Amino acid sequence: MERKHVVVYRDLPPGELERLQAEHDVTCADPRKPAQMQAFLDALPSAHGLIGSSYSIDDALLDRAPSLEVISSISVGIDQFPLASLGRRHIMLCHTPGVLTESVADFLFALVLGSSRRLVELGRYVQQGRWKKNLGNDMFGWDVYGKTLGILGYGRIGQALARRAALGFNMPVLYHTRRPVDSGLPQGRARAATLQEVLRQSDFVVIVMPLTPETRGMIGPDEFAQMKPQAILINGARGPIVQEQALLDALDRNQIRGAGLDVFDVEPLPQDSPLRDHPRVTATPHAGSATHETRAAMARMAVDNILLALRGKPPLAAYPLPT
Ligand code: 8YV
Repeated sequence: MERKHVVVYRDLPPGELERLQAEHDVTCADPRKPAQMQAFLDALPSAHGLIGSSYSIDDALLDRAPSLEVISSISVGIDQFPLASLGRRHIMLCHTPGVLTESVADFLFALVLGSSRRLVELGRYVQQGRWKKNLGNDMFGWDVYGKTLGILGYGRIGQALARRAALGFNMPVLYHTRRPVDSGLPQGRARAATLQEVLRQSDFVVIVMPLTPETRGMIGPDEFAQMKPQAILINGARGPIVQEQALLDALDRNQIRGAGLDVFDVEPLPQDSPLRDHPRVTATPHAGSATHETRAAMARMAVDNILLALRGKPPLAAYPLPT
């Protein structure tokens, strides 16, 4: 079997790099690290495969890699790739759906709970030595059990979130999705709704839809104006779906109660972002899938994908590209 050249642009867990090296020549170079950018660029002209994540691949980069056959992303989201261009160039794109579903749903429900019950604030309250007497109502949170959960995007993660809410916390679930999708829950526990219904009726609005030209900037001033003043927005998808200045304005105008954000327009979140220490924002560092087990499973699946693709076999999860 012909040894090809694979460029690894994101650190892999132990054992996964060795699996690649057993079959191909491998260059490890992370372009997000300035000291490794040149090595990354130097490797592209002879690269047959790329594997990594969290780095935007554009046409200019593809022009530097004329032998590229496959890109294997260690992610379920594929917004960092020029899909039409990959299709035109007949470069396969693989990703890692499924293996992270439950971890991300766990984390997003933790954000629902943590935001509503003010978990981070209460922890900080104890750490700062401010707990001197019984908690006053200035530190009270709000109930989650039985409240209405609205989900924007109803793929694997949205459905896993709905299961947690409906079956674990007796929450009525509304979900908005592009295509008709069965709720996957017992009758009456969840129903498809318009975007307006989700915004107007939900106590929690959770975003788990992909970032596409249609969803970019989708949640802006008009959408916040429709939400309940006690509503909390949770974004576990991609930062650019939410207009961040509109969110800040909505918080300052008390149009909504708060936000739990795991993703941002710019990541890592800039030190001077007002979202970083806003009193009604629970901000986490894109940690939805960040468990030892899940990140290992994602890397294993991404390595399986690229090894299969370079053997000329169908990978576990190729993303359908426009032709
Ligand atoms: C990834 C994600 O872990 O899968 C995705 O689309 O956003 C995260 O789960 C992140 O891209 C880093 O690999």
